[in-house]
Amino acid sequence: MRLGPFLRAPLKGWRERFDSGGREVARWFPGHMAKGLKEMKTRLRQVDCLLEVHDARIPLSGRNPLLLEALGVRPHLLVLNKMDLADLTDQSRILECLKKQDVRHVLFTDCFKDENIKKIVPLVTELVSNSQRYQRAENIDTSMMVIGVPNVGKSSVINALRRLHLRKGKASSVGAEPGITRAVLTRIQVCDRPLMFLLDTPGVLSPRIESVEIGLKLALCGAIRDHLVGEDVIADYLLHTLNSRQQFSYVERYKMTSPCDNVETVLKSIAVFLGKTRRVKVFTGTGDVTVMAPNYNAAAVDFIGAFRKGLLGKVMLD
Ligand SMILES: Nc1nc2c(ncn2[C@@H]2O[C@H](COP(=O)(O)OP(=O)(O)OP(=O)(O)O)[C@@H](O)[C@H]2O)c(=O)[nH]1
Ligand SMILES: [Mg+2]
Repeated sequence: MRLGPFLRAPLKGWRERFDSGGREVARWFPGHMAKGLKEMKTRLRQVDCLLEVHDARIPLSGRNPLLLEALGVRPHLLVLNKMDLADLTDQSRILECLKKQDVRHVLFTDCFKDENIKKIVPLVTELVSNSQRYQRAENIDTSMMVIGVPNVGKSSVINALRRLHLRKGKASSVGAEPGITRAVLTRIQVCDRPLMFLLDTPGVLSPRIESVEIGLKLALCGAIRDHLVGEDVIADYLLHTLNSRQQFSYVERYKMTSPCDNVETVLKSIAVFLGKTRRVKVFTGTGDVTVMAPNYNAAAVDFIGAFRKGLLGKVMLD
């Protein structure tokens, strides 16, 4: 729901910018990811093309520059997945900005509906045939390496390709949390004609993320483990995101009376709506009283989860 009955909501006085409160981003990026990158480099010889998967809601930010620095000598296709969750009304602006970043081959995909997945194999075939095949010219098959930050759908793209071209089931585990794929796997066949293989890889975040805001966008999209950033912080950033775009479907979903820009108030309403409250005794000067305390964390988890399922509307975070 955009605008709608809350068109006259008091937008004045709402936060124009999100105050990150001087948070330390470096803590959000675990050092073990350097190991994954090293493994990927050693497998590069077996690869003709890089298939970089990223979240379509953040097409311009949060991609890992280290990945392309280390692996970027190969032809490259950027797959912007989860297009079903992204507001793509201004696609031409996005493609224009990506062009400026020297990204020329872009596909928007949806692994649930297999949208545009069929275009990957022909595009990769074209890219590889137009490039030098490095040490691999004698090979008749094509090999791709799937790269990207955690939880963007790398393994899902592989499974969708297999489903479409080979009518085969899942070869790579998929999960709603970052860090499902742990190691660089063996080659997985994804197509018969042309013969094409794929290497799945673990998600790798950049250790030098440009800003807290980009970190928060990655967190909102599920690329960083929630507890590292804090569910309350992610929920607050989500609230700010929805309000600043006048996307007020959360009001209806949680049976609130009006939109609100204060995360504590919103989480309290959500907790009450979900029945996530508990009785706590409060000691006062005149005796004990029992009050209902909302479970803010459970409310934040539900709020974030609803957003990630697309229940609060599509967004473009860049
Ligand atoms: N809405 C939506 N969800 C998707 C899509 N593709 C994948 N997902 C979901 O995104 C989550 C992550 O998918 P994975 O394929 O495990 O992602 P990954 O990039 O391999 O993740 P890691 O291995 O942890 O780095 C899962 O819950 C998928 O079901 C899509 O096109 N749309
Ligand atoms: Mg994976």
